[in-house]
Amino acid sequence: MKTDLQTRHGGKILADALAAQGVKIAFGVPGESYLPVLDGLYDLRDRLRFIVCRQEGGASYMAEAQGKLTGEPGVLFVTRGPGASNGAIGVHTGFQDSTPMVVFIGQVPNEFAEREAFQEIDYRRMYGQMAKWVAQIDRVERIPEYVSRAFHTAVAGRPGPVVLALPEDALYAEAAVADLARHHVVRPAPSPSALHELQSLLEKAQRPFVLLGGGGWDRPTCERLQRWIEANGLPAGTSFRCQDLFDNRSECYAGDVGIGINPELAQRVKDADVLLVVGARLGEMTSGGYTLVEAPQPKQALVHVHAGAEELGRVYRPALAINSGMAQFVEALETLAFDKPAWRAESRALHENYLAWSKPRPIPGELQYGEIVQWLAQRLPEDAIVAGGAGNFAGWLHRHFRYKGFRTQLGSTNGSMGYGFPAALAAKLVHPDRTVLGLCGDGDFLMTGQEFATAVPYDAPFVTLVVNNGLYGTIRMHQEREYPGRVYGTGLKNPDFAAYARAFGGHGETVSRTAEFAPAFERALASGKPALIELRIDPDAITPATTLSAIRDRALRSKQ
Ligand SMILES: Cc1ncc(C[n+]2csc(CCOP(=O)(O)OP(=O)(O)O)c2C)c(N)n1
Ligand SMILES: [Mg+2]
Repeated sequence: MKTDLQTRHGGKILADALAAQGVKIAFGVPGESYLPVLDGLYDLRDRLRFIVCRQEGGASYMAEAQGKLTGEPGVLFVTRGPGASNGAIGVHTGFQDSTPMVVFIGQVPNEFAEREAFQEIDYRRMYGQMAKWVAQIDRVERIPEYVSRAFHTAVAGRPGPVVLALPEDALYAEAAVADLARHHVVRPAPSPSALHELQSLLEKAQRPFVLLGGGGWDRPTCERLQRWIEANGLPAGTSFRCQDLFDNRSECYAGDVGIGINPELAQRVKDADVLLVVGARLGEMTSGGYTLVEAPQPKQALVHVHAGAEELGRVYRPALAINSGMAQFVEALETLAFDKPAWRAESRALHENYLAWSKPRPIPGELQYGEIVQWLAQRLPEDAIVAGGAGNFAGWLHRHFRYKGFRTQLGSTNGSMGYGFPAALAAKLVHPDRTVLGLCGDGDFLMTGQEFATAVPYDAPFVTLVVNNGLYGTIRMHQEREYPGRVYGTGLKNPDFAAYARAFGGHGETVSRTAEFAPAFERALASGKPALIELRIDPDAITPATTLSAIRDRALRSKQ
């Protein structure tokens, strides 16, 4: 950290400010708009890796995944208008996922401002709804101040993205200014009276349910909470795409409360007398479209614990609102103990129900995708990271995989396609020692598949599965349900995916039968390269539980 007040150009001040914040990796696509930053990063190249990507969508997903994995802000650099436009997808993901991020965008020099100069956009308006704070650093000497505030803001309360625009003149200008030390992370803790109220609510509860979700967690906190839940015999579930907050093998785990929820679990959430929601916002996907937990007045006694004070009472009127960080809440919770044999018996029954529900059933065709997911859950090391994108193919992962610990799952709760591949790549770059698996659909993969050209040169060996049904399957499913037989705009003609991987210098395999998968997976892993396995699945196998033809037939019958 520089305190001897040497004169530096803005790009160097910015790069040094990032190093002072503890940043070790950043993602981006270069632009002439921020050349001084690249020059500043050049000097730090041994301790701050700038990962150069092929499209800002991929880069922004990588920065988001890094933030999600580590809890430290993921850092992204994109150029003006075009780069900012491509990069928006990962920022939206970060916003809905409560992921800390700091995004830097090139901006026209101040002397040209407001003329709609080359690639000029007002980022405050563009990003206003998907960032916690958007600002522009107009003066070189204030760069450390803005960067420090950006990092504080990204991690505070409900974490999220911050966007800083960098006018070119402020980057080329020079100043003698001191760096600021690393940001603080400040978390509220529950008050004694809130804890007392929680104790009396739970003491009276016959059918409590704990739901974990959202951001701001860490591994020790998850493990401690799990031990407390197990010690007290409460049933617990996880919110949409937050299945790794609780070991799915625990006898208290009841399943995930998200898309394609186990109907018995859905009913149980509705029937809870006390619903203890820790960290989750209870969004549309987790609340079953606001039916499992009704807005604004839930039927259950809702205890809502959230690190962002503004999230409490925002959608639901809780019986008890607790503004707390996750670790601080768990620490307080550990002072409470309950002796309720009935809770434990019911938790076990719910877990048995989850085990039965999550067993793969046969699907049409020779590739039993559910069995493959089940095999992977056993084959992968406990700390392996599984990154999934959006589409029906992810439904098998949600239902049949067993997550075993914190941040073994990376997913986009905003349901944005193209996430799995770059998120897996970021995971491998951040944790080179861990096994990483990407799971993509055929539509999903090609939204960011060009990042194969990032994975190969950065030597990131991980395996990606591309589930090929020749369809934008999710949309086809909804189309057949709403307008049966009137198929339009939902078919795909695909390339040879294995050849695509090989063209980039990766390893490629194609699998059409269940038994071919395990040897192909072992070869892919052993290749030591970024690897892709195309899984050719019967297009009729549209979800783990039903077929496209059954959906169409049912819809046709109901319209007769
Ligand atoms: C960026 C983005 N664009 C469009 C959509 C709408 N969408 C949701 S799922 C889906 C189809 C996914 O197709 P694929 O990846 O092949 O998976 P499948 O459903 O066939 O398993 C689409 C187009 C979206 N969620 N995200
Ligand atoms: Mg598909």
